[in-house]
Amino acid sequence: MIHQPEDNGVPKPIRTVLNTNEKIFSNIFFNDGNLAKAFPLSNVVASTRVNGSDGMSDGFNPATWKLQVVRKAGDTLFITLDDIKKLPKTEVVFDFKCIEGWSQVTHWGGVKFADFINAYHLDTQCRMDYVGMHTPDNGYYVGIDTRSMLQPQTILCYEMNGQPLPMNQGYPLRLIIPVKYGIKHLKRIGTIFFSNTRPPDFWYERGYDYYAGL
Ligand SMILES: Nc1nc2c(c(=O)[nH]1)N[C@H]1C(S)=C(S)[C@@H](COP(=O)(O)O)O[C@H]1N2
Ligand SMILES: [Mo]
Repeated sequence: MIHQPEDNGVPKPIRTVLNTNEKIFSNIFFNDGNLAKAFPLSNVVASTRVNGSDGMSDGFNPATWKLQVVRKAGDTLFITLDDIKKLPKTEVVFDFKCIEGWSQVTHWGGVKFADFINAYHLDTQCRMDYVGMHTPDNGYYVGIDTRSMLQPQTILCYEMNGQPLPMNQGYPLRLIIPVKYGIKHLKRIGTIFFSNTRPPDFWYERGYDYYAGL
């Protein structure tokens, strides 16, 4: 066997690091590994449970709601539900798991977060390590690693069972992120922002795991 200490003139240990960097980078944008198990529609429960209403205070006016996306300090996009619905729709059927111990197969529709990022040219922002989200009243909030946000089953969701999202399940827009426990699936998204440090997280502050992966 021929011993090859070099690869294209690059000493092997350095080449290994370069290859690793490239792999990490491409995984961020073309991350199709680590999928949550998909289910057929026939497995979907008849009645989707409603759990948790923090941050969903009375007085919310869906008619004037717009999704706020903070590109950087002082630079916020305001996006209507109609505009979000113009983007390609993705449906996911998966086993929704709550840390309280229940789970159920449920059916959701919306735009892939990765597609949304491409449509609104937010790829620079997605080089940051975390995505933060909070409700319009800031009463519920999550921080999620960007890699999981770009996973192809993660959607900004506006439909449940092929119908508009019910109010108590997050109308007009919620997060569905099948690789995480229910605590991360924020209902009624007000604002999305990007950060290299961990955004505040409601249940992390109450003792749960920040990553909350399955
Ligand atoms: N705004 C908001 N989103 C939330 C919660 C909440 O209390 N407020 N609870 C979370 C928890 S613990 C779970 S299990 C899921 C439940 O979603 P569902 O009500 O559609 O079943 O929503 C998550 N998103
Ligand atoms: Mo939950």
